[in-house]
Amino acid sequence: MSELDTPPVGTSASADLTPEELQLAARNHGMPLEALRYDLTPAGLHYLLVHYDIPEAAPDTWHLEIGGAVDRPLTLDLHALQSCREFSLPVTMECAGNGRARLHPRPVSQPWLFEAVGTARWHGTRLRPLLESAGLRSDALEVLFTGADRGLEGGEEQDYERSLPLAAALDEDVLLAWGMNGAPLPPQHGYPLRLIVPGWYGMCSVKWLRRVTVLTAPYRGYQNERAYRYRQEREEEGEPVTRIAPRALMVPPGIPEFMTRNRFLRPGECLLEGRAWSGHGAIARVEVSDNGGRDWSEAALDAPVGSRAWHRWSYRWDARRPGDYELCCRATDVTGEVQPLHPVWNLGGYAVNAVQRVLVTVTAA
Ligand SMILES: Nc1nc2c(c(=O)[nH]1)N[C@H]1C(S)=C(S)[C@@H](COP(=O)(O)O)O[C@H]1N2
Ligand SMILES: [Mo]
Repeated sequence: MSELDTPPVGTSASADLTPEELQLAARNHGMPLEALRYDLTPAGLHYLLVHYDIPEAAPDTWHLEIGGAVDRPLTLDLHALQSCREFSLPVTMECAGNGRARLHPRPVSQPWLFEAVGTARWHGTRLRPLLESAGLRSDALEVLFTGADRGLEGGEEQDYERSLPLAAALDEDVLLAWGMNGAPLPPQHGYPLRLIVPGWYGMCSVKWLRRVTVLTAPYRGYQNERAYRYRQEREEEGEPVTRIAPRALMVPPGIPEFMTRNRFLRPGECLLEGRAWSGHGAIARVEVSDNGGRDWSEAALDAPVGSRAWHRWSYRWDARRPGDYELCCRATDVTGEVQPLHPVWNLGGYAVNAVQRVLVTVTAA
C-alpha cells in the first residue's frame, strides 16, 4: 500500500474539495491578489477567518476583564478603553493555514491557496500599559485571550481562546484594537474589540476579545495544545506555530481566463509587482523567476509600509517573446530564511510558504 492510500485522519488525498471545505471556503475569504497593490488592504478585501460564528456584540454592555495573576484585576468598558492613550499601527496579518490546499494529501480545513493575508492599520491602545497597571505578579508565565465566540472543534466545546508567552504579550506593538483603517472594526473582524499580535500568525489575534487572563502555568486548551502545532503524526506533541514565515506574492499580470485563472498578456515589457513580509523582521530580498524557479533575478524592494507590515516589490519583466511562462517570486527575510520551492508537508497544513507560481501565456501580439 502506498502512503497515499492511508492518509492520516483529517487529510484528503483527493484533488476534490469536500463539501465541508467548500462550506468553510464560502464563509471565509482570501484577499484577491490584485489587492496586493494597496499599501493598506481595504477592510472588505482583507482576508477573513472565523472558526465559529460572528458573535452578537452590544457595544454599550461590552466589558473587557483583565485578571488572573495580577494584583488589581480590571474591568473596562469601551469608553474606558477608548480614553486610554491611542496607538495605531499597520500590521500584516496572515493565517497560519495559508498555502494548506497545495499539500498532498491535503489537511481538511479552510482550503487556502495563497491569499489568506492582508495589511490594515489597526487603531486602539497598547496592551502592555494595561497589564502593567493591573500589576503582573512575578510568577506570571503566559497571557490567555478569550473571545466571545463559542463552538465545537475536535469534539471539544470551547470559547475561542489562545494563550501567548508573557514576553510576546508584552511586546510594545501588541494592541487592543477597536478600529481598522480609520473606521470602527467591522463585525467580522472583531467588533467591538480585538487583539493584534504583529509578526505572529493570525490565530493569536483574538477577535471579539472579552477577557485577558494572566496565567502562572502553561495553558493546555485546544487552540494551543491540539491545533496550531507542527506535527507529522497525530500522536506527536509537536512544536507550537508562532511567527509568520517569509512570503512574497505577486499581482498576477495580464488578464485571467475565467475558470482556470491562467493569465494572458500581450508581448512587451511588463511591470511585475507584489508584496513580501515575514514575522521575523524585515525582508532582505525578493527574487523573480519566469521559468518555474530555475533562474532567478533580483526585484526592487521598497521600504516596508510600517515596522510590522509588508514591503512592496517590483520587477521589470521582459515579456517580448510569445510563449508560456511560469512566474515565481520568493522572499528572504533578514534572518536569512528563504521560501522553499515546493510545499513542505505537516499534518495541520501550517506555514506552507512555498513560492507562488503563476502560469502566463504571452500571446502573439
Ligand atoms: N475570537 C476569534 N478570534 C480569532 C478567530 C476566531 O475564529 N475567533 N480566528 C483567528 C484566525 S485563525 C485568524 S487567521 C485571524 C483572522 O483575522 P481576520 O478575519 O480579521 O483577518 O483571526 C483570529 N482570531
Ligand atoms: Mo488562521
